[in-house]
Amino acid sequence: MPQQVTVTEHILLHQKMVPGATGQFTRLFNEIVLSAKIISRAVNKAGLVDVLGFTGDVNVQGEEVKKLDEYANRILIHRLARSGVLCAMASEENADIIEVPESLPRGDYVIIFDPLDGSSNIDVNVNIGTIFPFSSAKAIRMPRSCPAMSCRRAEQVAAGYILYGSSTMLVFTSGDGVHGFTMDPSVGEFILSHPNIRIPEQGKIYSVNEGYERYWDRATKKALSYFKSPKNALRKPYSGRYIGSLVADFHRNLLYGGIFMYPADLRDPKKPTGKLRLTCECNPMAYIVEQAGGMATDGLNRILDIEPDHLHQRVPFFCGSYNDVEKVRELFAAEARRKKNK
Ligand code: FDP
Repeated sequence: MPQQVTVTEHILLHQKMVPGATGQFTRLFNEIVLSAKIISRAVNKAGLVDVLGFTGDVNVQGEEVKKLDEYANRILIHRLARSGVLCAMASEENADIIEVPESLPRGDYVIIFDPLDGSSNIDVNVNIGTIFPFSSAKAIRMPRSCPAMSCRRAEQVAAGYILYGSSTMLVFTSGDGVHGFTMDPSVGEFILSHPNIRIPEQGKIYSVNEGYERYWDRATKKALSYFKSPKNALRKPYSGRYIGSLVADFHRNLLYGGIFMYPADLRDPKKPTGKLRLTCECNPMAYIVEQAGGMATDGLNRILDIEPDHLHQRVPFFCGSYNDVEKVRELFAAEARRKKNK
């Protein structure tokens, strides 16, 4: 019988190797795993039970809240608050920090999550995901007023996502490589299926909502034309693939090689710096992609070096295979020089 390592076994083995480990990380991770199973069950039954459509509310981002979004948010808040290891948490769906009730024990960790990313895909049965970075507040002065500040790479101790796709997968890193686990529904466990994922250095796919090209800056337009040109490093045009669900697009590119782009655009004056949120979307994906050998930038800066100035800050996001993201950085640097010399 093949050796099957569950995610819990994997985490416990990791805990043994960390001197002075208290078990808090393991506890928090177990709550994430349980939440993932509960959300996955609801996602799999969507269409049969009353979880499709809108709640009628509008979230902090000004977006209409989907019922499944709200369900996933409630599950995560409920489970994580009871983990006994958090001093603060924040969700993409909530304007402010979510306090752990006084009646519950607290610990050293901070978690920020996006309960259901890609929610515009929910009602049409297309892949969606949950994203979570977490940080240890022990190593830092705990900025209770803004846990976003504590989710910079320097303190980020783990990041991962759950992809609700043709199967449910959990992919995460705690700083020693990226590992993927696939849910075996017959035993209700995530089993190690993709140990030590490495993103190909040279990609062959670009993922971007090309419909908005007319609103992009010059460097982003140049990047797109590079990826479509037969004179690029691949010596042929890249394939365009865009699901419109960050977790799914990211996951495909992580395994096959490629670049995901959500650039700044001038479509909506309220979101001139792009759509994706630094703390709950870009930071965790940047941490994962770097651990897998890739890169993530806003064009000029490494994503993990950007200091968040508020919880729901948005940034331009270019993330994926090293050579592809490096090319984007070169194009942005050349454009910055051109503007300076004008
Ligand atoms: P969604 O609005 O459906 O929740 O940040 C959220 C996100 O999806 C990402 O998952 C996805 O990559 C992006 O927005 C899609 O945005 P566009 O529809 O503007 O392409």
